[in-house]
Amino acid sequence: EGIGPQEYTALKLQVKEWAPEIAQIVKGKIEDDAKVFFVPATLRPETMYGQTNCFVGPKINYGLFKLKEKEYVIVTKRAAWNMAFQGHFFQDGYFPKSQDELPLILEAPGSSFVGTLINAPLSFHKDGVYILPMESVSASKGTGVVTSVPSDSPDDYATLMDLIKKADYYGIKKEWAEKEIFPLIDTPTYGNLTAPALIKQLKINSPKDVTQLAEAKDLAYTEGFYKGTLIVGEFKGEPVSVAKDKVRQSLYQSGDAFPFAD
Ligand code: A2H
Repeated sequence: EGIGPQEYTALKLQVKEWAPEIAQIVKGKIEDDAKVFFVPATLRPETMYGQTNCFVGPKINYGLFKLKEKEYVIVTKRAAWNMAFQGHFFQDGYFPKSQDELPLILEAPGSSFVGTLINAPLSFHKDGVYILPMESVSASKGTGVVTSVPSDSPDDYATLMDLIKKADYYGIKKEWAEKEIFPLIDTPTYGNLTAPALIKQLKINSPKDVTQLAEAKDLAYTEGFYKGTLIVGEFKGEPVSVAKDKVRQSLYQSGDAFPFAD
């Protein structure tokens, strides 16, 4: 992509129903009619039609921050501080001058949010998708929240298959991870389900196969960006290299996303 720092697309995934444990913690701390958003940062906005869930690091600490009247976001403190510099917490002439001045309502580990139902903009899963755990989420990148597109992200696909295989071990309901995976992008080399094809071809068995996953990630990204054609949505039929920015702009315009620099 372009030169200079990556422009992430920060997507707003609104909470529809809290998992029981976290519901108790949130209760009384925010207005009953407040909107709360998980905010994943993505480099592939054109794939948002295929979101099947959203990942958090189970051991990472997240904050619920007040963005504006009756609107809150869940990200790492590090990401909230970046957001502050990008103007998101500027209200009534007030700007947080240190991390301690961020409008933090509560903190909780990622594990406590697992099972929360959220609305993912553009996703074909209109009834909502679930927050699920991913061990490999980095606390020091993006927002610490990663939306999951298993059709086109080898990391997401490998993690999701592992969650389904070992649902009890991970303490999740299998159904939370078993959403249908739709083809979004057609490519000459891997067909229209690039990530599953690469997982098979490189014989990746688990999210712990980090070397092969890194290779799969590079291959998927390059093939998708330079040779892929979007086969769904408003910009169906357009090359990914063109559609990417159109989908991004459309998400900004609808208010479902905002630009985010790391
Ligand atoms: B991408 P870069 Cl379909 N920890 O979005 C781990 N991974 C993170 C992260 C974090 N804290 N924050 C963002 N990411 C992921 C979609 C996608 C992504 C697809 C295919 C590839 C892909 C759906 N997941 O990324 O290291 C996010 O996943 C592979 C390049 O900053 C984000 O885009 O270059 C990407 O990694 C950012 O990675």
